[in-house]
Amino acid sequence: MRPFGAAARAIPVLCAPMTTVREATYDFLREQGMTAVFGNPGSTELPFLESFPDDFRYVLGLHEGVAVGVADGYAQASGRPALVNLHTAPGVGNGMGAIFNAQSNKSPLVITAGQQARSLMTLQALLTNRDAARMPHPLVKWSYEPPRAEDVPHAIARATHLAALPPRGPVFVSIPMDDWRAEVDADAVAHQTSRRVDGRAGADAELVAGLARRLAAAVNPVLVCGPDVDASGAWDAAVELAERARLPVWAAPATGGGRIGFPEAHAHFQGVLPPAVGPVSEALAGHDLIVVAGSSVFAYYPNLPGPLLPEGAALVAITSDPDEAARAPMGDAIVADVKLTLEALLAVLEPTDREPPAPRAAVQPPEESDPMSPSAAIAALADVFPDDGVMVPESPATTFAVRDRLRLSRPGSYYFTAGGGLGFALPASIGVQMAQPDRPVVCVLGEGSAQYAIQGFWTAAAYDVPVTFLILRNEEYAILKWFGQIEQVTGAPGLDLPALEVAAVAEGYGVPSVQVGDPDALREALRDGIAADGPRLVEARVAPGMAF
Ligand SMILES: Cc1ncc(C[n+]2csc(CCOP(=O)(O)OP(=O)(O)O)c2C)c(N)n1
Repeated sequence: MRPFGAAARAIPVLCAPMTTVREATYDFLREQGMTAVFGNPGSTELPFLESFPDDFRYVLGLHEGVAVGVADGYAQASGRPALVNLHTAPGVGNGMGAIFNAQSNKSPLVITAGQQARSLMTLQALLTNRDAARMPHPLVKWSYEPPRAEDVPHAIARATHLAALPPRGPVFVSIPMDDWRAEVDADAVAHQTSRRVDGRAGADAELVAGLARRLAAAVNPVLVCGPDVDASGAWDAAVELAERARLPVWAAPATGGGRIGFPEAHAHFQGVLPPAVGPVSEALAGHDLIVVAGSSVFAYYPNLPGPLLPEGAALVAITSDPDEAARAPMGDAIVADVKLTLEALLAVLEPTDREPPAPRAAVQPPEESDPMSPSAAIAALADVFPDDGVMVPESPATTFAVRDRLRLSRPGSYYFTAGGGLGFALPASIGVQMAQPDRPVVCVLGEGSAQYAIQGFWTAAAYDVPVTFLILRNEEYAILKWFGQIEQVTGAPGLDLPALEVAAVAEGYGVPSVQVGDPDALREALRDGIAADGPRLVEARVAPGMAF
């Protein structure tokens, strides 16, 4: 009796075709289209980078926050996982703020880091990451150090599939430096690395029919669109739903998602929901059914209490993220792909005789002042912003004004840090531009925010990535002064930024820069910057305070 059948007789396998861990990994990455590597190398990563293949591209960030941030923008704007390569424990440590943002952005990053050679890890030789798999928790979906060198390609494949499955997010693999030259069975590794894993799941038809019935019965329903409408490709379905069911549409609070899920110049669009409990209820007052597509419910901040829902309102959220669905404090949730669910809903939705919503008020022109107000600066930007432009903002005092004055109306036009960590926009704008070379990318930065990933200017210059950076120089942390009023805090130190010369620093990194002081000069400089072949920086002097 042979319990394992004929296969048992084949052991040991003689003359199996062999390849190296390094070769197998590059084969896998090639097959996945992951031919860009974003990183900052050290000695422990060199065996991976050895004889770097011609069909791959290495994008160097001079700080790990930059490498992760560029990869985040690239992954989101390309819709595919992106590979990051960091230097053992200190490299991962430097990247943690950006990994936090990538997790909030649901950005599928496969983050790898080198590790000391296996034979030197137990005695803890220099650079040993003593608990590599634990280090990036809780910011990653999965974290792993393979038990054997031969398992590295399989682990990277597993990490990539996990990163790309909903909810998307960063994963981490630690790789001892002597693993790359180890030999592996080419046939076995090909099985592990050539698989397709697809994860788009539609909703239960009964749940969709139930939602259609609730929508038909509602007197005054409303739609709230969040970042996963854009990320899942549900943009057109959301527009059709709003038009067919005559729904007014709000954007989910800016704190809750880094992407825009509905055209903001559309006649049904009402604005961006405020990010606090009481004000959300006030904004949605009078609606009896609130349908939330592709957003958490809701990423509140600051803490302004009130009822979770307006009087008489019910809420149904559609999200592909089980955790988002489970943690919502009110309403029902359907856990499924947002695009597939909205399309299924459209297929069964009854026509309505509701009146279409009234359009929201036009935005007021800003008042003239010297120095120009931050609102005037954003209005000037709106005047010259191209129809196909992509906005990557991190100028906290002007976030509301950017949304209100630009009225972005195409998919994939807005990337913002959902996590709230500064240091996202500067590098992410570079990654977005690399993934979308045919669209002009504009990155608006407060001079304070620019500091958190300032080395990104070098990456923009070195790879000639034609992002236009607009620095709003107000010489303060304006948003924190505003928060001080909300929190009734007085006398806090460290909120002023005198004499911070961002244009000069950017020049030092190789980005040509100009300084402007009035809206006409700003419009002209922005036009020139957007038309240029390489990166350009415009620093605009603006008055302190918030812009609306
Ligand atoms: C990594 C990180 N550190 C600190 C903060 C806190 N923070 C939020 S906004 C802000 C000030 C930003 O200043 P600036 O870019 O000049 O913008 P302004 O408020 O003047 O528009 C700070 C320090 C943060 N969000 N993230």
